[in-house]
Amino acid sequence: MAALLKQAPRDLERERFLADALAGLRQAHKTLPCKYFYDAEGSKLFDQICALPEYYPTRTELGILRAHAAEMAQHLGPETLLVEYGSGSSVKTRLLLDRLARPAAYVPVDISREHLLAAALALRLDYPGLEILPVCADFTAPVALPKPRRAAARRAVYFPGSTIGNFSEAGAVALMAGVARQVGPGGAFLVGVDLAKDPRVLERAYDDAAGVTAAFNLNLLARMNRELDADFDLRRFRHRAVWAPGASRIEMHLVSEVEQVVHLDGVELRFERGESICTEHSHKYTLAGFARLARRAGLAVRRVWTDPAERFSVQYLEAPARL
Ligand code: AVJ
Repeated sequence: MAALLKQAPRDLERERFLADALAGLRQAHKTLPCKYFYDAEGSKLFDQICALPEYYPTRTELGILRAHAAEMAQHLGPETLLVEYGSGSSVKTRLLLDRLARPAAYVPVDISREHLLAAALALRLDYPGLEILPVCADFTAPVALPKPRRAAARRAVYFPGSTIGNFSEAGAVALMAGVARQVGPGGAFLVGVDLAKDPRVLERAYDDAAGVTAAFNLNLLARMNRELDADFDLRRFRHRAVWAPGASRIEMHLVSEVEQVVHLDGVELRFERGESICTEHSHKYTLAGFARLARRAGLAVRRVWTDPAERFSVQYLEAPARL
């Protein structure tokens, strides 16, 4: 299995993490890329977040899939090569794979190697007839797709969970333009998109009473201590989630409770009391707003499924037949 995995050498990953962390923490407004939430510990905490009463996206998207997966599979069509941005560990993937007609192969793409390997192994047991070709890579960059044994009639990218919300609007357009190139003329994109709603509901979803999201956020500091020789004292930082109406997004921050100095791989970083590190943006869209964004990327929304309360949407888009 490991040989199948297109791996980036571990120390290359450490170098990349260190460079990204220093670049973000040296800015006037400190930031850290949210993709670094997902080490083994972070992925475990995220699984716990998905089960929280306040965090509605996962269960709402699952409800939409349970109700409409058959129709989604029809839109994706037979003999399709299904690429998933993410590890494929979720039940969502199975709901789709169960209804796809003779999929050519399934290609999960994820940066978290452990999570990806484990998910691919479990899927192999459940879908012995399906060729599963995991790729350990960062899907925000162009990904070279492995060649399946059986030729595919069509390519489709599946991007659940509203992770597209973590990208800036320009970033989402660039990602979708990349999808259009990846799937080619007539290819498809199936994406989960969380919808704008009451800010109180959103802030609770990103700052749950049990403190799991706070632990998920603080784990980013613990990960730098583990992997980048940093000396963050987690007790000196506080989790904060706030709705930014102007940008239609939730912003997650780690707020320094005191004036302090932290060392990262020998580099000294100063924090003022109350200064924060922004660790994640989670954009929330209207249906019309997302359709406009997709058009800028050259993709057309063909079908939208939502829950009755229109809290979340799963959207089916196509790349034009001739680019
Ligand atoms: C996995 C990126 C979709 O932004 O809602 C959950 C991650 N952050 N709680 C999201 C997350 C805080 C989640 N995504």
